[in-house]
Amino acid sequence: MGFKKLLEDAEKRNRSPIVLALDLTRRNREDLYKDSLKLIQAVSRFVCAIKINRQLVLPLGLHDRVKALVDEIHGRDIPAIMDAKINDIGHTNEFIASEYFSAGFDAVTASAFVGYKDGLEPVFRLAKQKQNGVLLLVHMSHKGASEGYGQTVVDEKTGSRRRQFEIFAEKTLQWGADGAIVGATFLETIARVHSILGGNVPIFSPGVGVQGGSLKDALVAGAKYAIVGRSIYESDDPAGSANDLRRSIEAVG
Ligand code: NUP
Repeated sequence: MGFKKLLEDAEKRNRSPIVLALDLTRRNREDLYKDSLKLIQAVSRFVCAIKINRQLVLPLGLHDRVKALVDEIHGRDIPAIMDAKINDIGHTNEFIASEYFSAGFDAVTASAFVGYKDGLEPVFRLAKQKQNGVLLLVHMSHKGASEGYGQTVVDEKTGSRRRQFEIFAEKTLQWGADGAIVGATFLETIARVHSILGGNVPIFSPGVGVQGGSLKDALVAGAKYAIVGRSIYESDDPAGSANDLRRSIEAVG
């Protein structure tokens, strides 16, 4: 089953727009693996996807234990996203995407700054072949993100002044991306990107909780999914926290 359908089915079944960011850090690799496994088992029924980052891939290895975690995620009928932020020339990007997809990931994140031709084109080609997803960084969540994504640029053809993230939002439509990533810490940016996308590409919003963003506000501004890490896995009861977060927006309607 393709990424989009897997995600939408999980969202409906678990009644949750939350993507868990599984970013545990442990000194001991055995503990890191076991605790990651436990977290997947505890939280997966309250989320619609699980996102893995380099906090796990670097110490655990992609084709060994990270693949085992991806299999565990799939065993719960939810998609696994690799937050690869692919950001190199096409030849290297193709290799990176191919490795992540062969480890079972259903989607990867990528940086729009590298452009399409000989940049992200092979990533999109591979993803389409496998019905996998590509989520583009349109405006990141951290404070310094506005230095790049928020800068004003001049459109060479028309001479008009645009914000960089507006152009990246348009690229998600042109390139056929499966998601636009916009920080929950930039609510007006979410609203602006939502107006450009017109509901054709879902917005994934990281930065909820520890980074200062609000789940409810991000969804009201136009995000469809929220990426949440520390507010869930650093709590004493990660499953309870994920469930509470999910229920807090059910109450809002
Ligand atoms: O703009 C981004 N902001 C961000 O935090 C793009 C991301 N991919 N992320 C990721 O989302 C970040 O790397 C981490 O995995 C997760 C947020 O985690 P937390 O701040 O909820 O703990």
